Amino acid sequence: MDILEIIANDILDGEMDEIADHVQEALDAGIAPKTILDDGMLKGMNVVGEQFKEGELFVPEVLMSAKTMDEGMEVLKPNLQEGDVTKAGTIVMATVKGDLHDIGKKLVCMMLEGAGFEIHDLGVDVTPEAIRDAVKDKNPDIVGMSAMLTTTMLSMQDTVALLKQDDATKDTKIMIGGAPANPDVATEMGANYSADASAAVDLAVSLVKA
Ligand code: B12
Repeated sequence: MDILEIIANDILDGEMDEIADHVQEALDAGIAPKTILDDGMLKGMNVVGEQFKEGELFVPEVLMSAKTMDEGMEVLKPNLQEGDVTKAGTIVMATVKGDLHDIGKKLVCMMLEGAGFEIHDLGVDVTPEAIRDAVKDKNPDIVGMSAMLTTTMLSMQDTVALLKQDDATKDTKIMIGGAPANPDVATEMGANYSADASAAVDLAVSLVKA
């Protein structure tokens, strides 16, 4: 097995204690950092995404893969040149006001990052005003919002309404997710919906292209 395949497998298997050494080994062998990223780490992450979609991998495994990706990136990042990473787009992401659930949102962020998006994660319990201000500040392609409680769907609605009121933010594409969300609610709000993290990547890619 070559070193790139080993790195891809590290991501898939969540080998967070091994990957740093393997990435270093690849760098020492003279492999270009971008090749290590594309043909090693991201290749592994794509398989993680597919297997998660198929129900072959579950949340804890995906979180281990995410942590492994972070460990590998620590070694790789200083070696990557500007322009090595093609940015798929920029996304501001938040769990809305009143809601502290963030496991699903983190998973979505991780998969989007793996697909090349630059993510500004505002955290949990984020007010509509703070989300609007961040959208003004970062001028993202998309704003993503997560809610897990029936009650916090209302904060989501308030946030969408606030974004639509402001000339600077009214045209920013919005995607929402979380247990109480569904396609009908999203359409009613003027937003887009996806059910899970891998579908969120497909949705984000299509929104950026639209
Ligand atoms: C873990 C958990 C907690 C943890 C959260 C820890 C954390 N850091 O996130 C803790 C213990 C803190 C918690 C607290 C509470 N919880 Co809770 N919690 C859960 C639980 C068990 C799992 C949620 C989860 O992480 N799922 C795994 C992730 C991977 O899935 P996911 O979140 O759905 O995310 C996926 C998709 O929804 C989608 N997605 C998510 N966000 C986004 C965003 C975008 C943009 C897109 C595109 C997609 C997307 O992609 C994700 C990945 O595939 C659920 C039950 C359940 N089975 O859902 C209850 C649940 C959500 N909680 C519930 C409740 C009631 C509460 C509390 C009110 C309990 C209490 N009385 O204190 C508090 C509320 C705290 C608050 N203010 O937010 C209820 C909500 C009921 C309702 N209809 O309102 C649930 C449904 C449990 C139940 N059956 O009663 N909870």
